[in-house]
Amino acid sequence: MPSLSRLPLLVLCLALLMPGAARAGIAHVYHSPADDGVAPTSVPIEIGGPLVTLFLYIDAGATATTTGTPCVDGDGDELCAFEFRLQAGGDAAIEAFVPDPGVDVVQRTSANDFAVVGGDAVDGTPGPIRVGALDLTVGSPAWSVVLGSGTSVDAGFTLTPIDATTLAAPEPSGPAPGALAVLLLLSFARRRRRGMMLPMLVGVATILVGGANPAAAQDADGDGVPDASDNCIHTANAEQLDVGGLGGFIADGIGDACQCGDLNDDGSVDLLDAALYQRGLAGVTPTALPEDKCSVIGGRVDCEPNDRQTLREAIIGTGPGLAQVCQAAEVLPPTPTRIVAAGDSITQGFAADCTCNAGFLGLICLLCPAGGDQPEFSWFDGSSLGSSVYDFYGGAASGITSSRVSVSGAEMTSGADRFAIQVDDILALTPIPDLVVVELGGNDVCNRGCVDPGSCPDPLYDDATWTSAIESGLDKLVGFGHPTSLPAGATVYLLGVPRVQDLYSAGVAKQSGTSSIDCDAFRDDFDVCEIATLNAVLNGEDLPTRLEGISARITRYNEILRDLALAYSSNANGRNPGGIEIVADYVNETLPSIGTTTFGANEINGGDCFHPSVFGQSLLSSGAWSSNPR
Ligand SMILES: [Ca+2]
Ligand SMILES: [Ca+2]
Ligand SMILES: [Ca+2]
Ligand SMILES: [Ca+2]
Repeated sequence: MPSLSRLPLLVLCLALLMPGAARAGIAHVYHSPADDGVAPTSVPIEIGGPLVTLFLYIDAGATATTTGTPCVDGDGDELCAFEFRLQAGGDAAIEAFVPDPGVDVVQRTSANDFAVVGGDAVDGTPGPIRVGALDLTVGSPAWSVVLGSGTSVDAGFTLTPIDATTLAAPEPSGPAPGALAVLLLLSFARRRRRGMMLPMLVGVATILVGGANPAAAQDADGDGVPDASDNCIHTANAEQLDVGGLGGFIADGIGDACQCGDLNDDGSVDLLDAALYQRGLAGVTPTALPEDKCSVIGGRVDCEPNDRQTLREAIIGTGPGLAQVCQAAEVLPPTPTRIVAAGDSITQGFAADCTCNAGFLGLICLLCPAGGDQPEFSWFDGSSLGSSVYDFYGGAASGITSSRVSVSGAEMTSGADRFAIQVDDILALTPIPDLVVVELGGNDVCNRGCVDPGSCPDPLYDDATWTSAIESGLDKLVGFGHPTSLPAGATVYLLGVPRVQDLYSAGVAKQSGTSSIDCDAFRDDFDVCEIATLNAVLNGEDLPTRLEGISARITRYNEILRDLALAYSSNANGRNPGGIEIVADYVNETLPSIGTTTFGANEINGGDCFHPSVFGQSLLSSGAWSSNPR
């Protein structure tokens, strides 16, 4: 640690003039002891105790912009975006963070460190912004919470570092205020010397490509730099500039010309890009997001909320990280020529337009669920839906042909129509399709009797059973130990298992105030997915227990789909040397996918109170399309 006498005089003077106070226009993070948004005039001192709550605020001042537009070229104190990281030192452990309900933040919390990103890049916010409350347990008086690093976007849309500072420390045995001021000075001086060299929070996700085809002499983009050494293989960049990467201006091996997530083309992927994302999605200046760089997570649709969320998570070192999947980084696969769906009654549009099941009208309506499949409303290629996946491709006019091998009642794991058997039907088609979309799993839950294997002979399938069923189908599709396979360059797109745990409450909401619909009675009479819809003890388990168990199982099923897709696509399991692409739409419980799409009253039909309504089918198709790899 440098001695005080070696610190720059200017830093000393600044600190003496403004000890711990916010400077106008520069964001300042603090703990407001009274939770009133007022910054303490000195380093806040907490009373030593086993539990401490820090009320976190960020503020840049109260002056509103008078010239220009906040978050574009404003001259006020509005904060347009912020991210910062706190470290708990000594005997303090972070227990939880409760964000303020009024702020849109993404956060990451561990025992000794906390990171958050948020802000309003559309309007900007002057004055103190309450970020949330951070709960700590404290084991001894030797503790502190320090702001380690942070940046903000100001009203003029520039990126500004947030000064390192101590937010809280114990009384009375912590360092005296004078000593803390010195600590602050040292921290400040070190930070200024580092400038923008912010620590990298996470590594950039590695893109795994099956069927690698290294050819040193190849130059795909014709820029004179061979693919083997080109830092943007598919974008011509003879100069090979690489000034930054995720988190700042530190070269990361990815050229500026193809740095996915770098929306403002400055080479760094940071808070400015996240702010631009919010503005672009909101349709305010700039209204168009750069399609060549805005995709940071796979999918057919670029520049969508999923990408923005992933970018914000990556900035604070959480989530799946950034993937080099934007148009500047890779060649988009060609549009498929023949698409096919494997699935169950959902894909068959079962009872989609049924609107009632009780009373006088119900007598007529009851014919509807009995009518069964209504493929004209299928999310995949229903001719009457108007918004099916096939429609998104352009329908018949696109020249693409579409078919379904889905069967109502089918499971992923067992039965005569299970996934592996539907795959046989796919491979028997002429020509064999080059895009297979799979939506299965609902019946694997609904056909079971209980959650806990100790409660019934047919509990929810375990990981091994689920995994093996998917592998049985995928092995055939990629030709592993099987005489036929999908053609080279084909894609298998695995959609997540829908949230069966939502069905009970969706039915209750559906029948509420509607005399022609009685979901409880119908589902009870016809045993519609009893495990998830019977509000009574079933095989020794009450409904809340069963719903909790279903939720946990479905999460695992979706994680397995995701992990298997990666294992096959990368050929990490050695079964897919031909490089058939396998993609899952599920990432985790917070990012949008079919497996995280919630179902409420509008999403289920009013006949069997179980299958997707026409609206629900449209929701499925738009969800499937947004992550569709081709
Ligand atoms: Ca090249
Ligand atoms: Ca290049
Ligand atoms: Ca780079
Ligand atoms: Ca940037």
